[in-house]
Amino acid sequence: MFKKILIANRGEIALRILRTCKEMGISTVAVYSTADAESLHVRFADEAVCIGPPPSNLSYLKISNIIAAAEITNADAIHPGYGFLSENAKFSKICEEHDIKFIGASAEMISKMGDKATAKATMKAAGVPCVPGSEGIIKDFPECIKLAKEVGYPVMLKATAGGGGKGMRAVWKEEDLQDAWDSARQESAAAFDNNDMYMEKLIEEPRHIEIQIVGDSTGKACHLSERDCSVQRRHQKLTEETPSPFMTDSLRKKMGAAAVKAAEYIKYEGAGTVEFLVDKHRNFYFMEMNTRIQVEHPITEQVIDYDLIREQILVAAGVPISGKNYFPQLHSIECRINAEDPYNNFRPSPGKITNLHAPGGHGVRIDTHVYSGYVIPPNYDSMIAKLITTAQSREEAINKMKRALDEFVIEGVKTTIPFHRQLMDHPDYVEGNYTTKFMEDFKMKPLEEED
Ligand code: MV4
Repeated sequence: MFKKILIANRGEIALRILRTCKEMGISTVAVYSTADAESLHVRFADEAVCIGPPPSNLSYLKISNIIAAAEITNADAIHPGYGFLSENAKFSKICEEHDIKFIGASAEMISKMGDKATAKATMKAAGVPCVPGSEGIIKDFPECIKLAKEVGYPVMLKATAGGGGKGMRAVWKEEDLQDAWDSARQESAAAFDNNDMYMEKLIEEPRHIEIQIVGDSTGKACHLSERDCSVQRRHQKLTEETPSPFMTDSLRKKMGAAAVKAAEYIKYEGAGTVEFLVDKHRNFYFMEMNTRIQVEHPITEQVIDYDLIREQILVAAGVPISGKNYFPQLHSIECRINAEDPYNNFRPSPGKITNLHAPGGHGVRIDTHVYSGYVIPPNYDSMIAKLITTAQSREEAINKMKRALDEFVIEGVKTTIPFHRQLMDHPDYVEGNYTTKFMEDFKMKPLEEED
């Protein structure tokens, strides 16, 4: 078992990983930028190394500084968390070359799943349902026109190096294809230095339902059921829940089996997430595979009483998994609390938290690194806390979330708490009747109207 793990991340996920390491008796090394010198993960770690100034590319993304920190503290493993270097194949490779265990996927696996057209071709070969479309990359525009005719409009153009919606265009008729092709390739080249595109039949008003999987070094995999992540704004998840209100027992078994088949086919090691698009007829299609722990992992932990970070560490240390699949015993909802103003187009609101009172009580979990007096730096993403409620039923979990949101006091900065509070009263949300289109029509009630 590892003696010392360096946590190559910040904020709530750094604290989350620290907690499990401590419970496992593993020593911890925090890395931090000068903007995070007062952050809790620095204070709670056994050792802490400053790796640079606030800009991410000079600190949390600076591979040489993170490897140097691991060398000087003699860490035998690195946990990358999510974001930053968690799906950086080069970093995974460099860790391996320095004989430091990367608690995540191999460089080959990251590259394979990171290239969306390759990932899809792999899943198709594994027998996992995929959206009908091009066989891999589209050679040129003439082929694009031909393919769109074969697939039939509407189609979705996607960047193979993309993900999270970048370099993606929905095209409803042929006359719009050229502009979509040009602008998608331009956006992808700018963002990823790669403009290769592939095409799919457009799935209208889909739900985003993902399956958590864990694979071990013996090639065995299991699934831990689903998370519904359909409530998103500009491809940023706002809230997630398990079980999905759209799920049925038979669909869960089919999607779980497909995710396990995918993981075992590619011999996936560690925690991973297979993302699916689900249409209104409950057909499901492979979308992407993420080779990292995800922000929303706590709701899965809550409904099956499981520690996913612990599982990642055990698998990385070569411990085989039990192999049993898990099904939700409770209902859990996560609301991402961001330092953003929902009354002003969710614009970021960094600054000093002058007063904070966190909710508590049975079935309330808060994963956060912030505290009264904490200064939210402007350099990183705006998420400051995850509020998770768990109960026997969806209705009770929603009621608990309402009560917890009403208790949650954060002063000095704007937050998305008012958005989540209104969401919990929205008839379509309460009915579980929402797709990835939900936020397109959502409007905040003005302040004075709020009861
Ligand atoms: C799609 C789709 C409809 N049809 N693919 C969004 C980002 C990336 N995960 C893929 N995405 C989509 N791919 C086909 N063939 C609709 C989306 C989509 C979406 C998917 C999940 C969650 C939110 C979304 C918001 C807009 C579009």
